[in-house]
Amino acid sequence: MKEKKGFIIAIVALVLIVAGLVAYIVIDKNKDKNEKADVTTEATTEVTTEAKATADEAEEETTEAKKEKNTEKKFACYATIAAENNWQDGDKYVYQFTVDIHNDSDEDISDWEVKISGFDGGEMGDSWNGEYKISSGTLSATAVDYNGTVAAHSTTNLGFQVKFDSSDKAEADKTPVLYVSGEEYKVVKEEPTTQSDDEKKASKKEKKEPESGTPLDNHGKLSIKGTDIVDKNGDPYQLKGVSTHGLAWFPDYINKDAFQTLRDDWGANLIRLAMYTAENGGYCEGGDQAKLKSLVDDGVEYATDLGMYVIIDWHILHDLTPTAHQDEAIAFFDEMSAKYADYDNVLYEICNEPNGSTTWSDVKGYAEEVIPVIRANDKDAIIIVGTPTWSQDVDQAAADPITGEENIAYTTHFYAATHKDNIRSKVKTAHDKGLCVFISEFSICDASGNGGIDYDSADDWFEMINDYNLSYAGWNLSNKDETSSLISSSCDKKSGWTDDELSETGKWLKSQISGE
Ligand code: IDC
Repeated sequence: MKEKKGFIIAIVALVLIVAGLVAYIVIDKNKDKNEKADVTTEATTEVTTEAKATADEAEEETTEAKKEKNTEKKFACYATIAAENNWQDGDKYVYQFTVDIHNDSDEDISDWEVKISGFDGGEMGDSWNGEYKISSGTLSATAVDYNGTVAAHSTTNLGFQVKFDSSDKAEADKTPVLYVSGEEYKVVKEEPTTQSDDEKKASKKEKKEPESGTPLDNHGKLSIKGTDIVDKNGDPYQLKGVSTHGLAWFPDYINKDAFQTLRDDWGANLIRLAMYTAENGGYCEGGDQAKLKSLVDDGVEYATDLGMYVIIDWHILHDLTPTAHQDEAIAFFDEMSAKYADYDNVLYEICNEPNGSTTWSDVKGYAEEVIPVIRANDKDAIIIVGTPTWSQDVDQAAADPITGEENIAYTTHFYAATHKDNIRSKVKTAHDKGLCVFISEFSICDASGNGGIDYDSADDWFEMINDYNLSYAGWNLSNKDETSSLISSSCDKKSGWTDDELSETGKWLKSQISGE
């Protein structure tokens, strides 16, 4: 009994950790930089005015100004909070939290303060690594003598307990905001670059004939019929494959030999290219957009040359809601769908995992803006739409699906050690209502992407997946030292892995895909 209770607490804690109310803030690293950024913004405005005079000149200068702005954005710093555990103590409810201050910038930061709202009625309990106070429902944390400076590229961890009179009060949203020298660090928004029609025409790729005998040659352009993905002959088809890790972080796995190993040795017909939007180095918050797009292009080319299907994944996560970067998403998918309009093997995943307080209606509203942009270029490619709560609430999408559009699939993501019957029942609801559910990301460990493997839960999931003909991509193609990585952390090879060079998850996924 005690064990069971401990287990339940652990699961709840885990969900809360992953739910860890994350605020992602890209900063100008100090006041000085803030001023510099203001100047940059002004410069951009000035340039835009001048632009009216000479179009060519203006374009050059705008690019310069944007480059300058991008440089500013490289200084990234943010705080995250995780609810670790909670228990009752007499008539009080004690909640324990940890806060991480991540300094991904190239310079040390000091004189920091983290302010977190959502502590109405709370009273401080034990705490460590900081000075804390709660005033008008806002908790403020400042340094103690030894952690006043967060060194470049490092993280500082703080922790505390807060006592509440009722558990309801503890549930309020808690979003940490980081201040340095009294200044709040804010997201620096960048104007998306939109391609002109001429640019789109120039970058459009000509269709290539797939090599004979490849999945693409045999099955051609896919579409959605009811709950199924079907091939060019209208026969149900299942996409089975692998998701990359973040393209910015593990670019070396985007190579043709790697994809060929997955196709030939594993039997995979699908690669998902995960391009983070917000995390450090993400497309919308400091990432090198040209480099990221060229990795996407390479990935699409390798998959196409091998006759495999490929998902271009707009990997939202710490940005919580797809509307945070909606303009950038529209510009990006406009460009991609124009480029690959003639390809039969490209699928578009428009928002990996909406989370935080994002509702299905927020996601649907976003989808209704992005889908027509893709459709204007590519009238029938499959578009995969994420669902709230890290793409778990496919039942909500089923209750209010996107109408007037063909070839739309809806995402369920699961991590087998965390997500079980509760999420499968949502898939069943959606499936029963006729939705095409796509498992564009999953693993068999817990929701952190790490922890132990739950083979029984994985089997339960795969029973459903195969029963319902659901397509899937396993997270993730890297050798990072975490359970979900498919390659063993001791193996540096970027293709041609033997079974011994796969992680336990890798071995399991390979046998699942190959059926051996
Ligand atoms: C995780 C990676 C980890 C990385 C982290 C960044 O495994 O190496 O540091 O992202 O935030 C998801 C996300 C996926 C997560 C994965 C595991 O789509 O980006 O990857 N996960 O946490 N949803 C549920 C789990």
